[in-house]
Amino acid sequence: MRYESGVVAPQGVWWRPAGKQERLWISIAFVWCLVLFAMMPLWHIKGGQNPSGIRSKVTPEAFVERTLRFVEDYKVGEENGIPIVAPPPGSDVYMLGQMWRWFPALKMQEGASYTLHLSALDVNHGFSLYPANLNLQIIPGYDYGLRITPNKPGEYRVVCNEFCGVGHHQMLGRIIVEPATKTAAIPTQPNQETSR
Ligand SMILES: [Cu+2]
Repeated sequence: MRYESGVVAPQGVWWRPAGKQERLWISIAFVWCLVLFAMMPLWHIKGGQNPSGIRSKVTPEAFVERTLRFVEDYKVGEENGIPIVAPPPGSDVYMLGQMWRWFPALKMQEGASYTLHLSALDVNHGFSLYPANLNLQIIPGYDYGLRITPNKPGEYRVVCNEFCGVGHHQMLGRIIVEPATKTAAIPTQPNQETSR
Protein backbone atom coordinates (compact mmCIF):
# COMPACT_ATOMS: atom_id res chain seq x y z
CA MET A 1 0.00 0.00 0.00
CA ARG A 2 1.17 3.50 -0.85
CA TYR A 3 0.48 6.52 1.29
CA GLU A 4 1.68 10.11 1.49
CA SER A 5 3.41 11.36 4.59
CA GLY A 6 4.83 14.70 5.56
CA VAL A 7 7.93 12.97 6.84
CA VAL A 8 8.63 10.72 3.89
CA ALA A 9 9.36 12.55 0.64
CA PRO A 10 6.82 11.69 -2.05
CA GLN A 11 7.91 10.07 -5.27
CA GLY A 12 8.61 12.72 -7.86
CA VAL A 13 10.05 13.27 -11.27
CA TRP A 14 11.61 16.70 -10.78
CA TRP A 15 15.16 15.43 -11.03
CA ARG A 16 14.64 14.15 -14.55
CA PRO A 17 15.91 16.58 -17.20
CA ALA A 18 13.22 18.85 -18.65
CA GLY A 19 11.96 18.03 -22.12
CA LYS A 20 12.85 20.05 -25.17
CA GLN A 21 9.53 21.92 -25.32
CA GLU A 22 9.56 22.75 -21.63
CA ARG A 23 13.05 24.17 -21.90
CA LEU A 24 12.02 26.23 -24.90
CA TRP A 25 9.03 27.77 -23.12
CA ILE A 26 10.99 28.47 -19.97
CA SER A 27 13.64 30.20 -22.09
CA ILE A 28 11.02 32.35 -23.83
CA ALA A 29 9.44 33.32 -20.48
CA PHE A 30 12.84 34.09 -19.01
CA VAL A 31 13.87 36.29 -21.94
CA TRP A 32 10.53 38.10 -21.76
CA CYS A 33 11.08 38.71 -18.04
CA LEU A 34 14.43 40.31 -18.86
CA VAL A 35 12.83 42.48 -21.55
CA LEU A 36 10.21 43.74 -19.08
CA PHE A 37 12.85 44.25 -16.43
CA ALA A 38 14.89 46.41 -18.82
CA MET A 39 11.78 48.31 -19.90
CA MET A 40 11.18 49.63 -16.38
CA PRO A 41 14.27 51.88 -16.17
CA LEU A 42 14.25 52.49 -19.92
CA TRP A 43 10.67 53.73 -19.92
CA HIS A 44 11.35 55.83 -16.87
CA ILE A 45 14.11 57.66 -18.75
CA LYS A 46 12.88 57.56 -22.35
CA GLY A 47 9.13 57.21 -22.02
CA GLY A 48 8.40 60.86 -21.44
CA GLN A 49 5.59 59.92 -19.07
CA ASN A 50 6.97 61.18 -15.82
CA PRO A 51 5.45 64.35 -14.47
CA SER A 52 8.11 67.01 -14.40
CA GLY A 53 7.85 69.01 -11.30
CA ILE A 54 8.68 70.36 -7.97
CA ARG A 55 7.25 68.55 -5.01
CA SER A 56 7.20 69.80 -1.49
CA LYS A 57 5.47 69.43 1.83
CA VAL A 58 2.71 71.85 2.66
CA THR A 59 0.13 71.88 5.40
CA PRO A 60 -3.46 71.86 4.12
CA GLU A 61 -4.05 75.19 5.88
CA ALA A 62 -1.10 76.83 4.14
CA PHE A 63 -2.18 75.47 0.78
CA VAL A 64 -5.71 76.81 1.26
CA GLU A 65 -4.22 80.19 2.10
CA ARG A 66 -2.09 80.19 -1.05
CA THR A 67 -5.04 79.11 -3.17
CA LEU A 68 -7.27 81.85 -1.78
CA ARG A 69 -4.60 84.46 -2.37
CA PHE A 70 -4.18 83.17 -5.93
CA VAL A 71 -7.96 83.41 -6.50
CA GLU A 72 -8.03 86.92 -5.11
CA ASP A 73 -5.22 88.01 -7.44
CA TYR A 74 -6.48 86.65 -10.74
CA LYS A 75 -10.22 86.05 -10.46
CA VAL A 76 -12.14 86.89 -13.65
CA GLY A 77 -15.56 85.40 -12.97
CA GLU A 78 -17.63 82.92 -11.08
CA GLU A 79 -19.77 79.94 -11.96
CA ASN A 80 -21.96 77.97 -9.52
CA GLY A 81 -20.10 79.53 -6.61
CA ILE A 82 -16.72 78.44 -7.96
CA PRO A 83 -14.43 81.30 -8.99
CA ILE A 84 -12.92 81.26 -12.45
CA VAL A 85 -9.30 82.31 -12.31
CA ALA A 86 -7.14 83.40 -15.23
CA PRO A 87 -3.50 83.55 -14.12
CA PRO A 88 -0.92 85.23 -16.36
CA PRO A 89 1.48 83.00 -18.33
CA GLY A 90 4.47 81.87 -16.33
CA SER A 91 2.73 82.14 -12.99
CA ASP A 92 2.12 79.65 -10.21
CA VAL A 93 -1.36 78.18 -10.44
CA TYR A 94 -3.15 76.54 -7.53
CA MET A 95 -5.91 73.97 -7.52
CA LEU A 96 -7.27 72.44 -4.36
CA GLY A 97 -9.06 69.11 -4.10
CA GLN A 98 -11.54 68.81 -1.27
CA MET A 99 -14.75 66.93 -0.49
CA TRP A 100 -16.29 67.39 -3.03
CA ARG A 101 -15.00 69.97 -5.43
CA TRP A 102 -11.97 71.19 -7.29
CA PHE A 103 -11.23 74.77 -6.38
CA PRO A 104 -11.03 77.07 -8.33
CA ALA A 105 -11.81 76.72 -12.05
CA LEU A 106 -8.86 77.72 -14.21
CA LYS A 107 -8.53 79.60 -17.45
CA MET A 108 -5.20 79.21 -19.18
CA GLN A 109 -3.69 80.10 -22.52
CA GLU A 110 -2.59 77.68 -25.15
CA GLY A 111 1.19 77.58 -25.55
CA ALA A 112 1.87 79.42 -22.29
CA SER A 113 3.75 77.73 -19.46
CA TYR A 114 2.55 77.53 -15.88
CA THR A 115 3.45 75.77 -12.69
CA LEU A 116 0.35 73.96 -11.54
CA HIS A 117 0.26 73.21 -7.82
CA LEU A 118 -2.12 70.52 -6.65
CA SER A 119 -2.93 69.45 -3.14
CA ALA A 120 -5.81 68.13 -1.06
CA LEU A 121 -7.48 69.58 1.98
CA ASP A 122 -8.95 66.52 3.64
CA VAL A 123 -8.42 63.10 2.10
CA ASN A 124 -6.75 61.60 -0.95
CA HIS A 125 -8.27 62.65 -4.25
CA GLY A 126 -7.51 61.65 -7.80
CA PHE A 127 -6.82 64.27 -10.44
CA SER A 128 -7.96 62.90 -13.76
CA LEU A 129 -7.89 65.34 -16.64
CA TYR A 130 -10.54 64.58 -19.20
CA PRO A 131 -10.32 64.12 -22.17
CA ALA A 132 -6.52 64.30 -21.90
CA ASN A 133 -4.93 61.24 -20.35
CA LEU A 134 -3.39 62.55 -17.16
CA ASN A 135 -3.88 60.93 -13.76
CA LEU A 136 -2.34 62.05 -10.50
CA GLN A 137 -2.74 61.24 -6.84
CA ILE A 138 -3.56 64.33 -4.83
CA ILE A 139 -2.56 63.95 -1.22
CA PRO A 140 -3.09 66.23 1.78
CA GLY A 141 0.18 67.68 3.03
CA TYR A 142 1.87 67.26 -0.34
CA ASP A 143 2.25 70.02 -2.92
CA TYR A 144 2.42 68.46 -6.36
CA GLY A 145 3.97 71.13 -8.60
CA LEU A 146 3.84 70.44 -12.31
CA ARG A 147 5.31 72.48 -15.11
CA ILE A 148 2.66 72.46 -17.76
CA THR A 149 2.14 73.99 -21.19
CA PRO A 150 -1.39 73.50 -22.48
CA ASN A 151 -1.05 72.60 -26.15
CA LYS A 152 -4.67 72.16 -27.16
CA PRO A 153 -7.43 74.69 -26.58
CA GLY A 154 -10.75 73.53 -25.22
CA GLU A 155 -12.77 72.73 -22.12
CA TYR A 156 -11.25 70.19 -19.81
CA ARG A 157 -12.87 68.44 -16.90
CA VAL A 158 -11.11 67.32 -13.77
CA VAL A 159 -12.69 64.10 -12.57
CA CYS A 160 -11.91 62.73 -9.12
CA ASN A 161 -10.87 59.13 -9.59
CA GLU A 162 -10.12 58.33 -5.97
CA PHE A 163 -13.23 57.45 -3.98
CA CYS A 164 -13.60 60.17 -1.35
CA GLY A 165 -17.12 59.85 0.07
CA VAL A 166 -20.78 60.23 -0.85
CA GLY A 167 -20.25 63.28 -3.07
CA HIS A 168 -17.31 61.75 -4.94
CA HIS A 169 -19.19 61.35 -8.24
CA GLN A 170 -20.07 65.06 -8.23
CA MET A 171 -16.50 66.20 -7.79
CA LEU A 172 -15.94 67.81 -11.13
CA GLY A 173 -13.41 70.55 -11.83
CA ARG A 174 -12.94 72.74 -14.85
CA ILE A 175 -9.94 73.93 -16.82
CA ILE A 176 -10.46 76.15 -19.85
CA VAL A 177 -7.64 76.48 -22.35
CA GLU A 178 -8.04 79.46 -24.60
CA PRO A 179 -6.55 79.50 -28.10
CA ALA A 180 -3.19 81.28 -28.42
CA THR A 181 -4.68 84.10 -30.47
CA LYS A 182 -8.32 84.95 -30.06
CA THR A 183 -8.79 85.90 -33.71
CA ALA A 184 -7.65 82.46 -34.78
CA ALA A 185 -10.57 80.95 -32.89
CA ILE A 186 -13.22 82.64 -35.02
CA PRO A 187 -14.15 80.14 -37.70
CA THR A 188 -14.41 81.44 -41.22
CA GLN A 189 -17.97 81.20 -42.47
CA PRO A 190 -18.24 78.93 -45.47
CA ASN A 191 -20.37 80.21 -48.29
CA GLN A 192 -23.82 78.77 -47.77
CA GLU A 193 -24.98 79.31 -51.34
CA THR A 194 -24.39 76.49 -53.72
CA SER A 195 -24.76 76.74 -57.45
CA ARG A 196 -26.52 74.02 -59.31
CU1 LIG B 1 -13.31 61.55 -5.12
